[in-house]
Amino acid sequence: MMRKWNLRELLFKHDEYNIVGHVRADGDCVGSQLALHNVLKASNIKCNIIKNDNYGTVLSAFFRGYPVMDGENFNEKLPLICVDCSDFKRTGPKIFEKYSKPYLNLDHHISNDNFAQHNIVDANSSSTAQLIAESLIRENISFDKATAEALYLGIMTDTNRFAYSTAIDTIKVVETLMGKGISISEIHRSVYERNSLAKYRLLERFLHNISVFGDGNYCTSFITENDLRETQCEPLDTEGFVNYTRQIDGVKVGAFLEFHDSYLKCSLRSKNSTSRMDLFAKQFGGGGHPAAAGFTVDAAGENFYNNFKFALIEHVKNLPGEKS
Ligand SMILES: [Mn+2]
Repeated sequence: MMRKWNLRELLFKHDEYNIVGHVRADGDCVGSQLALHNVLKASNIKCNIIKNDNYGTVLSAFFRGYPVMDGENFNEKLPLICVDCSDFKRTGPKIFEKYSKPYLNLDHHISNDNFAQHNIVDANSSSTAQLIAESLIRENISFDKATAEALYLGIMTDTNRFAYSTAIDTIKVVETLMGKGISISEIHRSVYERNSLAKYRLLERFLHNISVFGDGNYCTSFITENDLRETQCEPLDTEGFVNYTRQIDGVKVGAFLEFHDSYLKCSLRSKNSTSRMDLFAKQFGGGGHPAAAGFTVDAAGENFYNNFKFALIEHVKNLPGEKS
C-alpha cells in the first residue's frame, strides 16, 4: 500500500504538544496516546495527555506515571494531536470547543473526515496503534518496551483479541512488538481479567433484555441509566457487551443501546463488513468501521427503540446485493 505520510517530520516539529483520544476511551486510544508520549519524550519533546473523560478503572491503570492533565485546565495554545478520533467532536466538548483546528489527526476509521491540519488516516489498519507502530518501524524511529506494550494494548483491543479480520500486516507488527520483550499474556490479563462483580450484575440485565428479530438476522439489547445506578456500574463497564448480540448463531447484525438520562449511545456490530454499520451510524450522526460503528444522540423518545429496530432492518434490506 502507498504510504504518503512522514510521521517523523510531523512529530518532531514542535517542542511541546497536547495529545487526546476520544471520549469513552478504549484500549486503542489509550495505547496510542501513551506510545506517542513515550516516543516524543525520548526526543526531549513534552507531550501532555489531556484527560477528556473518565477513563474507568481498567484503563486508568495504564496511565500511572504519565503526565495526565485535567481537561478543564490546559494550555490550549499548544499543537494538539488527536488519536483514534473519527471526527473532532469525538474528543469531547472540553477539547473541541477550545481548538479551531488540531495539528495532527492519527486514525483508522473509514468515516474520518480529515479534520486536522495534518491527517494520517488509514482505514485498512486494524487500529490506530497499528498505524503508529508501522510508521515507527518503517521510519526507523526507535521505541522501547513500554511503548511496545502500549501499542500492543491498542492492537489487541481493537482487533477483539485478533478475532476480527486480521491482516498479516497486523501479525507482523505484533512480531516486532514481541521482539521488544512484551508479555502478551500479561497485557491480556490487565485488560480482560479485571472485571468487577458489578459488571456481571449489569451483564445479567443486558442479557435479560436481548431480543432477536427479522427472521433471526438481527439482535439488539439495551440497558438504562437506572440499570447503571442500581448495579453501581460506570458507563465504561458496558465495554464488550455489544459483542454478545452479534455472536448469536444466524445473527447478521447486532446492536446495543444505552439509554442515559441525557443521551442515548448505540454500538453496532455486524458479522460481515458488507452490512456497512458505518453508513447506518451516519444516519444518526455517528460513524466508525464497516462492521463496527456507533452513534450518540440526545435523549431519545419513547418509540426510539422500536423505530430503531425497524430502521436497522430497512438499512440492511436496502444494501446492494442484500435480500434478507
Ligand atoms: Mn481504534
